Amino acid sequence: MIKFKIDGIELEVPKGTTVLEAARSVGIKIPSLCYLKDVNKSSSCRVCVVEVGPRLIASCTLAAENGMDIKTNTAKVREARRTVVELLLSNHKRECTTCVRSENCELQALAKDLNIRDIRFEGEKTTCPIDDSSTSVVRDQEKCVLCGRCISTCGNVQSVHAIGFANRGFSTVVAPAYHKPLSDTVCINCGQCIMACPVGALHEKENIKDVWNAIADPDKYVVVQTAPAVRVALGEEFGMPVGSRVTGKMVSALRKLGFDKVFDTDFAADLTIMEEGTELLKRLESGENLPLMTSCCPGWVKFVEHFYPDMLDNLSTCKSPHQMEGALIKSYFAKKMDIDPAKITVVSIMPCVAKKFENQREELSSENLQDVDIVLTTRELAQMIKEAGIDFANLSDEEFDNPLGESTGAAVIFGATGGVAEAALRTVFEITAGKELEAIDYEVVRGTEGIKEATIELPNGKSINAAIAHGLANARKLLDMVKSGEKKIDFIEVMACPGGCVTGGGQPIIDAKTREVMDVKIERAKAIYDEDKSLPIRKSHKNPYIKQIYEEFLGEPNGHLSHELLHTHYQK
Ligand code: HC1
Ligand code: SF4
Ligand code: SF4
Repeated sequence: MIKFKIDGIELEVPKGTTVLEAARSVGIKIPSLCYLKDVNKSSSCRVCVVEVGPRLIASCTLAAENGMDIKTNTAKVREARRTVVELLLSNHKRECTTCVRSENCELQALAKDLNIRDIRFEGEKTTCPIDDSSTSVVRDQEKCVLCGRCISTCGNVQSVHAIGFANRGFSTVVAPAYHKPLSDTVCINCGQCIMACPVGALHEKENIKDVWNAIADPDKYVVVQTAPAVRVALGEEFGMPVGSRVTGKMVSALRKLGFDKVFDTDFAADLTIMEEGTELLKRLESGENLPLMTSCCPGWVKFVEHFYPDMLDNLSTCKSPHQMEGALIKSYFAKKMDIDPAKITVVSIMPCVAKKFENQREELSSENLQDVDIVLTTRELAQMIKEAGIDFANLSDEEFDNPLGESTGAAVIFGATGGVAEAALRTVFEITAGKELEAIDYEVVRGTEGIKEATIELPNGKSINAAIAHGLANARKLLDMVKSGEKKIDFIEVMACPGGCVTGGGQPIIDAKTREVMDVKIERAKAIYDEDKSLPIRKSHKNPYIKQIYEEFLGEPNGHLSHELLHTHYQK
């Protein structure tokens, strides 16, 4: 143990503890900007300086040593921090009132805390065009503070390395290699860099106006669907605690916004289980293209396209649930309602920015109509609700419309890592057993461990080796073990975002301070499993509307019409 003093307080901490961590553990607040727990420790911004003898040292990378006498609140420290932040502000495009991160900006909060009223160093500014080439992520270098949080996330958490520091000195910027537009790189559109950015230098490509225009167009029939993970995060945008469940209020708000029908992507998640479960049983039978890999995360699909193209045939041919739902809205539902599918606009509310790439893929269309027309993030939906002046917190609960709005607990858990695997197991197990099963909580596939494995013994004597990864650095490790023969796996679930969609790139942004005291993916996942438990039906194949759609329209899982509407093939 290390014994030392901070502001006169005697401390004893394990070797390797930083001064910043030690100070925060006893309630001493040291401001910081580039530090992001478990992701970025680079002492690049120097906001967290403390006085150690005659020197000022960044505390986020300073390991505590025996006998140190640290001071965190002296005139010299306060002045140094103010100077650092003023210098950052002097080279910052200060559009605070119109910035997408207004009131949710860590630089703005720092300037306020440090009582900065004027900036002494106005001078030359970085000029750089906005990169809006990507379908999902917009980059504005004139707002970048060079903290490196996005670079560490893209490199260490996702193992994608699409962005890095370029140039030197005052010309330093964050950019893709050779300053290419982001759309021409290996970026997989997950938006985790947006979640890491403390300011407005990275944000989603906004599609709010497109939705308002569609709603206002009398010739359009506008149908909205919502992803599993949105309902456990949207409330945060209205001041509710992390992990609040707001399903009923969300439906009510969507009706008030003027959508003609409010459907649930969860219905199609149940359908995915029918289609993907059947596919799994067929592949296990034939032994072909194993392991079967889930295909509902477009960030993951693009990752396979870029980094493991030889494994593309392992991906399930199932479209992702919201794409299936879109395809059914423009076929089954349009026919039922006698509406011209060309007049229908399908809007998906997703916790995800990669879905803004996915819905534009030509593989995800039928008869020249895209399955889904517009994707909005949870944050964009919150913005629309605020714009419309809806008092979200006081809305009463409403139900989804039917037939494409009824779902089960199995569908809801898609939103957390391990959920797709668990939902599939609930159905595959029961179908193989040929009888009702009571124990359906597969705890072994839950939780936040980076790679989870489970062997499930099926009632027919066969077994399934399943593996689950979240965060693409973990997925890469898993795939490398499968390719080298070190692991023999039949079924792989991957979600690009750490924790799964609950912490997708389109969810409410959690600042660095909150990340230190709370694991948001755990809190939101708890809400997801509570929602599952609260529902009367918890197995996809028991959804009565799923039975109905097969009887009335699709025929059988993996049948001809299913293949036409619900399946696709990626071959980049
Ligand atoms: Fe997801 Fe999915 S769970 S991909 O994570 O399979 O976005 O929530 O909607 O489509 O259902 C996201 C979440 C979502 C799809 C489903
Ligand atoms: Fe990297 Fe994901 Fe950001 Fe692309 S969207 S730059 S892959 S973190
Ligand atoms: Fe999108 Fe979910 Fe994949 Fe993240 S894990 S990229 S939120 S689909």
